[in-house]
Amino acid sequence: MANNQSHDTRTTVAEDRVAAAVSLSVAGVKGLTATERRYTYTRNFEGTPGVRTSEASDGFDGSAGRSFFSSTQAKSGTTSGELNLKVSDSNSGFGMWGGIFQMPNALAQGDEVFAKFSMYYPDGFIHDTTGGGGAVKFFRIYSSDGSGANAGYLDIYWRGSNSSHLYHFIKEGSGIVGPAKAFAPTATHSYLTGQWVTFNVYYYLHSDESQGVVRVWRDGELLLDVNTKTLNGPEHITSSAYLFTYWNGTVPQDQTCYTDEWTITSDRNQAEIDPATGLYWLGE
Ligand SMILES: [Ca+2]
Repeated sequence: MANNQSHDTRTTVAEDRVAAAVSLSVAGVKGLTATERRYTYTRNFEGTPGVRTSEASDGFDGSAGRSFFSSTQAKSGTTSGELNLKVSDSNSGFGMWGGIFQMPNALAQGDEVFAKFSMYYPDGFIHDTTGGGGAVKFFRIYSSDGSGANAGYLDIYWRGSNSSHLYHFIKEGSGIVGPAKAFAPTATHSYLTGQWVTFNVYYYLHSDESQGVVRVWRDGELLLDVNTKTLNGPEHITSSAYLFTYWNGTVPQDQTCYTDEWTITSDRNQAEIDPATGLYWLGE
């Protein structure tokens, strides 16, 4: 079970990392070794209020047309990223809603991904959607196959307050869905507004359903810890990370939320042990 953290998966699957490195080389993705692939990427959304975050160095890298630095809220420093959603974004919003972070290099089977970020939803913000499958794209990591073609995202969705759970993980294209990947039961959890909310996400990238790991914490509470596919093939790689970028279904109202303090790292040396679970994460 994924709870067993007595071993360091980074070093116990070296054969996978070698195979992955070979595949990367074949695919022309720099051919970095597992150690060379480690990076730490941070964005603190410090910038001039009103300026589009993708036009400065401390925000999104692209597809962030309606995402601006704002001093209305800040988790740290003096500004955050203000993310504006419009009713006209229904079944769309790409290029406007949220944005994309471009990782320094690709990651492969056997690599780890630690992400930590904070969100602020003002009181009255609505997470629910109608239509579009009833699920809103929240945090996603892009994966591609050895030839560079889209191989499906690692998706964390909002499921809606009328569902059995607030969130759901799915590896697109894996064929694996099901209740085990739903988390934060609505019987005991709700979407949090009027306060900063911090998410930690951990992926162990693997195409074997028994090897891949997905973990999600919210405000220090471990909400999901499962083994599942996080890649669809052993030669697949991940690259960019997305916050929103597309609203499935009908947008309920024009609304705004904020994001701040992003860290995405593939280097376990940057992680620490959660005292409550004994698992590696990036802290509260
Ligand atoms: Ca900030």
